[in-house]
Amino acid sequence: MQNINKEEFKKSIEDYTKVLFRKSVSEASKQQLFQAVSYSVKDLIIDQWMATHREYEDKDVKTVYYLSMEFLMGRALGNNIINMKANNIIKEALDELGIDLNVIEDQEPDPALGNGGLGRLAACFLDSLSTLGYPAYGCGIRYKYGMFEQKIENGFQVEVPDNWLKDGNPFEMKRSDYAVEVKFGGYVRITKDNNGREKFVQENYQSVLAVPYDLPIVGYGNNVVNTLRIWDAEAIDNFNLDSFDKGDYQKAVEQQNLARTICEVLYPNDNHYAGKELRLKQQYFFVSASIQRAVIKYMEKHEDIHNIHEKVCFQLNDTHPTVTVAEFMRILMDDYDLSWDEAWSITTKTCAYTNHTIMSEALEKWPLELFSRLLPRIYQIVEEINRRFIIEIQAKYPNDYKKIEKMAIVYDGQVKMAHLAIVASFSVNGVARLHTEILKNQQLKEFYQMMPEKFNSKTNGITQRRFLLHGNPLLADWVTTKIGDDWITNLQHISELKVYADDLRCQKEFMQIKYQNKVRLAAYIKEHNGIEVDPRSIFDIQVKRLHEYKRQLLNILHVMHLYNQLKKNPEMEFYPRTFIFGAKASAGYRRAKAIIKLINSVGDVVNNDKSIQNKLKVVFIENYRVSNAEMIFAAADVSEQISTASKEASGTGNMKFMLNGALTLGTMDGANVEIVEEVGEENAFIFGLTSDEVIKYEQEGGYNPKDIYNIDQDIRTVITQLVNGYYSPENPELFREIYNSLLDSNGGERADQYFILKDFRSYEAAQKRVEEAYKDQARWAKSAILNVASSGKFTSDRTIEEYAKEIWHLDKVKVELE
Ligand code: GLS
Repeated sequence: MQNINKEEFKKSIEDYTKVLFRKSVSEASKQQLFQAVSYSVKDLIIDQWMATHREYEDKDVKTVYYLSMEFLMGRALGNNIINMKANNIIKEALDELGIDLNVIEDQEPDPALGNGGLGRLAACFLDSLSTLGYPAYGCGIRYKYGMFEQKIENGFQVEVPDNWLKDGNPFEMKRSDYAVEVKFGGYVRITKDNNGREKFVQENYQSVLAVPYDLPIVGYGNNVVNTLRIWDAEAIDNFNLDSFDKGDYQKAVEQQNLARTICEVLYPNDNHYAGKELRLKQQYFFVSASIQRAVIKYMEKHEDIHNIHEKVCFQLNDTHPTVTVAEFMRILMDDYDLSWDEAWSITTKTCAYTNHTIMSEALEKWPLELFSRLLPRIYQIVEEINRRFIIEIQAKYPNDYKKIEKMAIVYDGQVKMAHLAIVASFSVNGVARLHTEILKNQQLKEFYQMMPEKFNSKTNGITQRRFLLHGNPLLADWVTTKIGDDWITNLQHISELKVYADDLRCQKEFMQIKYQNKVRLAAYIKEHNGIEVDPRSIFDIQVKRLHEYKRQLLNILHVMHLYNQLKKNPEMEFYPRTFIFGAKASAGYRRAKAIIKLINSVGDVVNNDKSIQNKLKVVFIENYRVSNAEMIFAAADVSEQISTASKEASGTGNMKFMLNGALTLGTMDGANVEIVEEVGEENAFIFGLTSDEVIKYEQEGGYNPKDIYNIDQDIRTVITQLVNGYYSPENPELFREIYNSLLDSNGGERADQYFILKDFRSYEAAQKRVEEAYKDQARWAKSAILNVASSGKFTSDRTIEEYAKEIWHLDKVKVELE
């Protein structure tokens, strides 16, 4: 660890406010102080960053390139300070300058270059890679507009552009010297070289300049700083006046426009494929730039490209970067003159693919017409990969045309990206045990049968440095006073807390910390929603992207049911409960947006009904994102993880809640299965259909929700309230679509396709168990402490160790500062 000199650090802040803003510290605005502090912290990082890369060069280490369309990083300043173990000294320095670190941290916009779990996982992985000392690059896109900012107006979601770069980004570094050209469109001319070999030349293309910006990823207390490299597009500088006369004006303008649009905005879809041409451009843009640069870097140290797979691994974060496969083949063959067989052998030793979902609407299938027009050379290569793969299928399964239909990469006029990724990768992994089993036995059955050796499972994880150490300082300190601070870099140690679970004093201390965190969240809710919530009530929280399969609708229908019961019987025994939601819906997802409106409408009625004496509150937290998530997890009693079994590949919010001592109320889905396995079923509330049952119903064409609707009067009442104006007197039709989706099939869509009515009573029973359990504070505290103590498995450090050992085969480095 480098020593930080407090006086020098203070001087640095003063210098930066002067140089950047011509102001003294006392004159500078909070935003300007944030900038000055960040630049000063960056200065501290730089030596470690350089030392890390010197070490990588000297040792000629193997490096993983984590290719991802999304990195949901959250704020950098606080995290960097924590990972440099500089929290105390920097706080002290700022105090002496009259600056409050918390206020300064709040000035930083959340870099939201991701949608949800998939993008946040990538960010946790980077944190773990640096902390464990593994050589890695994150490769992505520098979107000008990240995930939109969500405003709630009259209960409806409104999307506002997130101009996160408007004040600049103090931690990034533009690396113009590493810019590369990326080509789109045109056609491929085949010529012959001097040896009579075919050469493929892309002509009449449009191109952009890909320019990298590097962000430091600071490891915890180990001097290791890896790099997140995000690419921006600039116009190739050929806008010269001569070309106007030559009729190239049109092309020059088009190239300018292409450069302007490619990195403009993150598509706000989670678990959903929209098939937009610009999205494919984004994919090829950052993949081509990243792979070109990785190859150039390798060739700076090596004479020959044939062994590149010994030093480089490309991890594909879902199918989004799958064009990697063909781009790498293109570079090996067209730029380095390798034969097909040589190139294929290298590619299939270099690429590895992670599948993150079984939702069929997420499958990327590009129309041939679009794919071949935009990426003509890449398309040729994909066709050839497909041709050869089909020969393999036929050899293995003679005359079995069903196999070809199910497995071909190019079929029905589409390029199937998952198939391409599987065929060209040496590793295919799911993100939780159950998810991987479903892939092997259902979704990707044919591939598993043909190439079982590729398949493996890597249960997701989260970084405890952000989600406990930074997000919940009270609990983090408590844990450290009990068991020391080894948990920060080795979360297995947290199991040492188990001996305190039965200790009455510890239980009280724990509940007191939870209470203070609830007070903090209550204040936030008061400020942002104007709603009073009682920190002594049960904080029952569901925060995640809004998607029908995640079943926020089940949660709110149950709230409606509770309200009906309270109205009928105001004196009934009822432990006060605050239901808290946070969720962004994709801008084009109408039904998801209607569910947000429903939650807010129910909140308006329930929160303002004096007759129920504040026993029930419903809060929708606007603009759920990484920064407020940290505070929300810290304050949770109940963690709602209620997806339809089989649909949530893993979930990672479930792990963040557990680490912060919330009890899971959930289905046997995704990583919930493993959470319950670690903590014990008696310390969670499990309900609902199993994944096997769901899959069986689906294979039989669904079930009939009307059977429930007809027989169960409470459910019928709730459902009817969706359309009788009870929650939307101004427009009783507002929730008609939700109502219909629960009761009627529609085209290809089954009635109640996510089994909400089917699971309703079982969910209600689990909720009753929650209430009973909470009344016994000692029992609850014990369970909560056991949840924290059993969360060791769910650190992303464990996940990354598994990837590094079993897939990437990386060696750890040690970085000493001179
Ligand atoms: C997701 C899954 O839906 C989550 O269950 C999973 O935890 C996450 C990371 O593996 O990936 N897939 C996806 O498309 N978005 C996700 O959040």
